Amino acid sequence: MNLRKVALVASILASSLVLSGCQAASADGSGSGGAITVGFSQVGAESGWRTANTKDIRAAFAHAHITLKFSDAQQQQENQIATIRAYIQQRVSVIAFSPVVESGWDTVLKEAKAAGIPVVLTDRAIDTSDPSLYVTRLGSDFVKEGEKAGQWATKEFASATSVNVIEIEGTTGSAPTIGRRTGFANAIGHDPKFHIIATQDGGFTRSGGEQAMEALLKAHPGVDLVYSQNDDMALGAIQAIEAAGKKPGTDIKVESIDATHDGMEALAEGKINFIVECNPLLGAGLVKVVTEIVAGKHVPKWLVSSERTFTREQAIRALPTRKY
Ligand code: GYE
Repeated sequence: MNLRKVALVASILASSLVLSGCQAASADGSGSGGAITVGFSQVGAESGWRTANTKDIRAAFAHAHITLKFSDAQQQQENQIATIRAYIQQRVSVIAFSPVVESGWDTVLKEAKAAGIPVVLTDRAIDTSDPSLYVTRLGSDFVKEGEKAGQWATKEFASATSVNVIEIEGTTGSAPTIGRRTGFANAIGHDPKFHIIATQDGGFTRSGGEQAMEALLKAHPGVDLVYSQNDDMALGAIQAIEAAGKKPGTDIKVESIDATHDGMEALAEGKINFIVECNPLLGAGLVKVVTEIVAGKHVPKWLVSSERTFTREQAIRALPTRKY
């Protein structure tokens, strides 16, 4: 090969490298040209809410014919960080994840940003000093949910002079745990007759709720109200209350958050007294927002789920047509 040919080959090679580099970081974020691929990291399979959420997200992407890479983090932040790094390596178009806990995401999200891969938060929020690390979040207002639970308690116990409350919390450090605790405290805070006599971690699971309630009932026999941060823990707590020879919903009032099918049935049976809805059906919204981001459209920073509350009568009426 003479020198001119070497130079020609070198310049062709260089330009093809530049081209493939451009493509990898193409403005539409679709990696290797065209088809959208979304990498999703789910929290785990801890609750009825989560099962409904996973099912809905998978179904929405299948329906839209968009490739979804799905990974279950089994409640471990380090698993989510490793998965996000793998999705960056694989150059997915968009990374979506529901963060197990609120803090500790900046490093990995900076890596995604440097690779030009947009990040969408589903369900749970993060605590970051740099909101540019994610494009948007689809999910609930957890503080508002806690406030609704607290408002119900103030009405339900309007004529009581003293109310002993047990709070069963979800995963420590997670956005719903922090928000629902804050919201509940906001709503009952001004009323000195409410005493949160114990707060215990039930990990958002049925067995966690049962164990927490079993231990708390032994230590605090005079409980008036259980505020459970999700339905599954409330269902576990109900079992513990019954095992202790008491009637949940009557001897001890119970309220929770989610409005899953099993929770709504317990509400209809009178074992739970009130439920604040938290909508897990985020699939269609996620598909829409991913498509918009890839098309370069502007999306709002928070797509807030609209949610309601349920009394026993409302649960009985709603149950036949509930989707989860
Ligand atoms: O309430 C609970 C689940 O993050 C809103 O996580 C979600 C919560 C939901 O385990 O049941």
